[in-house]
Amino acid sequence: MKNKISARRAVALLVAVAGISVVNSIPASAAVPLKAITNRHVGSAVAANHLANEADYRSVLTREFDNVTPENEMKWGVVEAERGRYDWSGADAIVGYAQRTGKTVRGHTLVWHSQLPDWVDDLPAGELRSVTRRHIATEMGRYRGKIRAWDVVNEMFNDDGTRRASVFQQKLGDGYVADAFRWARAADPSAKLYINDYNTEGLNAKSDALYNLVRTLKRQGVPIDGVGFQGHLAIQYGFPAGYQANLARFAALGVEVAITEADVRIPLPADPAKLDTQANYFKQLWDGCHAVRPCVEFTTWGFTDRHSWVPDTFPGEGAACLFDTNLRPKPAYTRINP
Ligand code: 9MR
Repeated sequence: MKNKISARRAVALLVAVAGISVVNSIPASAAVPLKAITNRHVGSAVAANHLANEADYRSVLTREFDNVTPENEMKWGVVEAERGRYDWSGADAIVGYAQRTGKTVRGHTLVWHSQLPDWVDDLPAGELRSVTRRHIATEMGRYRGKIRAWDVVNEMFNDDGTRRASVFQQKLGDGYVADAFRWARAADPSAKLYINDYNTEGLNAKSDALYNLVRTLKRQGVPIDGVGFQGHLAIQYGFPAGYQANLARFAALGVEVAITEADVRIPLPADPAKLDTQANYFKQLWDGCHAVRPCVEFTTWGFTDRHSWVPDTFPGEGAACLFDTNLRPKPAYTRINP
């Protein structure tokens, strides 16, 4: 967790108090950035091309957040689309930006069934194992010491709590998870190693399965440090039941927890009532993380409705972020940072 809360918060409060009478037309975000009101890492997924090409995007990101997660740039399908030919350009750019601006990086992601190059899918079991090990060693090795936390294994469960029949599961068997964490620890001993998933925010069959797995891994001495809850919510499905209790039960296993990909999508068009519900969801996510001590990070999956995965994946839905397309703070932002 960050250690700067008292000084920063004191400054932020002074600015806020002193500024009320003279600058009340300036949005709250300009007066007190999100990163100044919390002792958690507060982050966003970012895309290297927007970072390079959009000065306003870059400036809001730099001002508001102190952690970045490459949205796609570290995925296997991007860094090694063709076997043995690496493209680190996007990942290097984001890590470089983070270093220049004093932000931490969440590495995303090493072992995932999606955005996998075809050549990996087609490997026989024995080779898949050695290639996966090399992939972890190569990517983590490149950024050794520069990544605060890595999503080592991503989205390994189905919603009913069974294991997803990924190529890793099918060809390597249950042990691939423990292997991946052991290889990851060896590749960068300074990084916190996470398992990450969605629809695990509340108490349900999927989070039960994740909980049982993490408990088992801890008992076996597998080097796992944290559990990431993605936090992809939608206002029409209700807020995840038992969210805070769920975070707390994982914390009791002795791992860090983190909100890693928060967004709250809305059936379009957005209106004030929907934006209010969205604000409530974001606020609950935020408060739950702050109520559980080892919740060390609150990261959103993008920060502006200008760039979000949601409309492409869920046609007719969107407006899922804290800032609108013009980078103005939305009600969800001001609910968290009034
Ligand atoms: O936001 C990402 C989008 O640009 C990609 O096309 C997509 C490919 O699967 O992945 C999106 O990010 C996902 C993340 O890596 C893992 N959790 C779910 C995210 C949203 O789909």
